[in-house]
This record gives sequence, C-alpha cells and structure tokens, in this order.
Amino acid sequence: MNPIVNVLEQFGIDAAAVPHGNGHINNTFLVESNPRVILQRINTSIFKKPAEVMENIMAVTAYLREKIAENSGDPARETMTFLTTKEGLPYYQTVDGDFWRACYFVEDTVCLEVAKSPADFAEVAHTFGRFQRMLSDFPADQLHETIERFHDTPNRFAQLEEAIAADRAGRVASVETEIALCRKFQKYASLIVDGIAEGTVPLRVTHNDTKLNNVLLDAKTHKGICVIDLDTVMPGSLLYDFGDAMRTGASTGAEDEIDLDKVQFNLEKFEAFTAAFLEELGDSMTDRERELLPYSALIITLEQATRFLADHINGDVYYHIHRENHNLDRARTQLKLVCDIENLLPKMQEIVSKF
Ligand code: GN1
Ligand code: MG
Repeated sequence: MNPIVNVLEQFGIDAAAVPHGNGHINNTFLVESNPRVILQRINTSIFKKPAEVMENIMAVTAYLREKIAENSGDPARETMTFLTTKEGLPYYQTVDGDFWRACYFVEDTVCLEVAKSPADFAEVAHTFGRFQRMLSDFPADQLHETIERFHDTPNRFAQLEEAIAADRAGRVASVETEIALCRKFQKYASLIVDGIAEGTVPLRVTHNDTKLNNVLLDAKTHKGICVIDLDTVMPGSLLYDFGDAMRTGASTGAEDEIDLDKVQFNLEKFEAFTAAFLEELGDSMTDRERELLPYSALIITLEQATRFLADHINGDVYYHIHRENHNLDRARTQLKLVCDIENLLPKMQEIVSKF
C-alpha cells in the first residue's frame, strides 16, 4: 500500500494528498478530504523526540483555544487543530519509524513569502504578538526543549567553526568571503544570550520560527488569522521572535534570491512591524528588550546566515534544498541584510523610540 494512504487511514481519512508549502524541514502534504487536512512527516533527524514535540503542540493549542474562545474568537480558525489516530494519539508512527501528524487546513487563508506591503507585515506582527501575549501565562516549565540551544547565536558560530574545520564537502575554500563576513559581525552574537544570563532579558514562551510564511492571513482582507509551525515553541526571548520575523518580512527579496541587488532591509516595513508588535507586547517589555530590538534583527539574521553557511559547508544535511548552492544563496541574502541592518541601526533606534 502507498505509505501515505496507510497513514491517512490511521487518521480515518480516505483522500488524495499532494505536496504543499515551502518548509525547509518537514515534508508537508495537502489532503483533499472534506474538510481538507494538512499531513506532515516530522523530520526526525532534526526533531529527535517527535512525541515530545507533539506533546508541546497539543498543550499549547489547547491553551490557545481557551484564550481565543474567552476573547470571542474562532478557535478553529485562529489556532491549529490536530487530528488523533484510532489509538487517540496526535501522531502515527509507521513500522519504518516515521512520524506523521495531521491538522485541519484553515480555509480562505494565504501565507506570504515576501511582504507585499508594510500593512501585511504589520498584520504578521499583530498575529505573532497576540500569540506570545496569549501564552504569557502558559506554564513554561511544562514545555520540552525540542531543539537544544536553538537560538544560542554564539553556539551557532561555534557550529560554523566546527563545520569549517571539518570541511566535509570540500567547500570551505570556495566560501572564504562569506566566512569572513560572518566573522566580521560576530561581535554582536552574544548580546541576547548575555541579556538572558544577566536577567535583563526575561525568558518567555516564544515561537522561535517567526518567518513570514508561518502566519496565515485571511485571503480576502489580509487580516492576520493564525500562527502555524509550532515545532519550536519553547522558552526563549521575545527578541528571537522579533529578530527572526525581520529577516524575511522586512527584506525586499526572497530568502533565496540570487540577485542581491533585489535584497534590501526595508525601514518602512521595520517600522510597521515594530509599531504593531509593541502595541501587542510593549507594556510587558523591559528596557533592555526595547534597546535590543534593532540589534535582534541583526543577530537573528546573522545567526541564520551562519546556519545556512554551515549547512552548505557540511554538504546540505539539514535544510531541504531545491538547487545547487541553495544554502549558499540563502546565506548570502542573510549576509546582505546584516550589512544593511548594521548601517541602519541608528535609524532603527530612532524608530523604536517613537513607540
Ligand atoms: C526552518 O521549518 P521552516 O522552514 O519554517 C528552520 C528555522 C529557520 C528557517 C529558515 C526547526 O524553518 O529555524 O529559521 O528554516 N526550522 C528549524 O528559513 O530548524
Ligand atoms: Mg519550521
């Protein structure tokens, strides 16, 4: 039997599935059932304990459903709803050890690869901001750390240096420029983790993967509806979510754009996101968090550059790629943005001080 047919049967579904979306980690399918369903194979070489990932997600979505209902929202549209198998589990493990999960597809929504307008990006900010606000009382000690040291930027630099030293794919000599650029900006890498260690940057329940395409917008009104991709919801810093959103949402180009002239950090989009995010969370923020907002855009974009570059050097073992040098192209867009952001830091600080 086709493995997907067997998996769907476990969730009580008999319908065709087609590949869906642009995720770099899991394998995603849209199932033409009624109602439609998203089926995913969890990447277990990255998420080593998929049952724990699903435990987090079930706890967080149950909590969100209550909060959304309290606010007279529509839980079926505003958070993800996972299906359970005949055994009552939110995942199915095949005999080969693959882990699959299924959730309802939220109809009449879109997700963006590039923000067309500052207004769209502001909606994304409201949606991630509300998400974090609704989870502000969630018992964080109940969450498993699904990937260790996920946004520990200095550790990401250490991993890049390890990759360079090992040079497994023989690519180091061809990426000296990109390596040098990463190292040039390394001085910024520890600002957020230092804040956490000092206690000036509090730990909160954060999403940790706030790229633009992890928010669903209403297809007609472009109002922000639902946060998706909850695999990395864990204790973290608000600055991770702010900074990570910037590298996709405030860029004028796609994450893998080859023509770097098309990739710029856009201040208007930065301002729109900042205004909306602070509207949701500003009251709860510390002075240091506020101060580090512009830096977080640089740090998380830089962190992503080191991750893409390390994966290119390692021979493309982490992110899905769709062409030769795909991870290198991605690293280059991130580095272009980091250069832009460094120059724009004073202007970004001025913008933050307005709100
Ligand atoms: C991955 O799963 P996806 O494509 O939303 C990655 C993020 C990166 C992102 C880069 C678990 O996210 O951390 O920022 O690619 N997720 C994981 O586009 O590593
Ligand atoms: Mg993800």
